[in-house]
Amino acid sequence: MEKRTRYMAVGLTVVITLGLLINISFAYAIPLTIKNIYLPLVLNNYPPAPILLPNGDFEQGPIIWDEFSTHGYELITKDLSITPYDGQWAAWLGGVFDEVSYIEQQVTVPNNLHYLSYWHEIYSSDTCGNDFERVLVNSNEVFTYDLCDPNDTDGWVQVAIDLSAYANQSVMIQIRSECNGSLNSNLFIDHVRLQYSSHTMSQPANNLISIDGSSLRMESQNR
Ligand SMILES: [Ca+2]
Ligand SMILES: [Ca+2]
Ligand SMILES: [Ca+2]
Repeated sequence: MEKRTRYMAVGLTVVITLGLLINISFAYAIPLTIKNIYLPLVLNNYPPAPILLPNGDFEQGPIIWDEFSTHGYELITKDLSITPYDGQWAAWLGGVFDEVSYIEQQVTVPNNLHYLSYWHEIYSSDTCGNDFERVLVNSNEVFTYDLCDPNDTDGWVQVAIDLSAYANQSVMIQIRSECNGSLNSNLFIDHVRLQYSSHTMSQPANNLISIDGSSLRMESQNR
């Protein structure tokens, strides 16, 4: 009986040891198998996907961005005279005389996504050289564009700005409009993101009527 018990004990030890060895060999085998797959190298051939800035599509409402308007307008709004690029919200800058409007937030610019991109829609009744769209990074101007009748977009047009000088840095990104005391300009902004390249697109006009932009905000908001 004692001998039999000893054999059983030995047998059990052998079974447990084998079981452990099999487990260990599986544990090592799985990472070894993954190491030998070249999938990551294949994926590296594709550019990294763009990333939306926090609330970059404004669909969370007037949060995350800091806003300033000379006349105290809520710039991130659903109360728009146009169709947003996406969702229901966009930022509406300008649209009234003697107005500076801006939205800004602190963002880290990834090394491989260092193009700031957004969609803008412009309706102006002014001549060029009076009202402006600007982008500031840490208070440095990195983009400027005339808000004027010849630059009316009649739809959403994408902008891309190279921020490689700020790659791997946390920076304050400000998008602003400056309107003088006559002949109105409106600047709409939506879908602000960081992307891999300078590639841009435009979207066909989503407003079938032509807008001259002379009193867009005043008509819409009754001011
Ligand atoms: Ca939107
Ligand atoms: Ca003007
Ligand atoms: Ca116009």
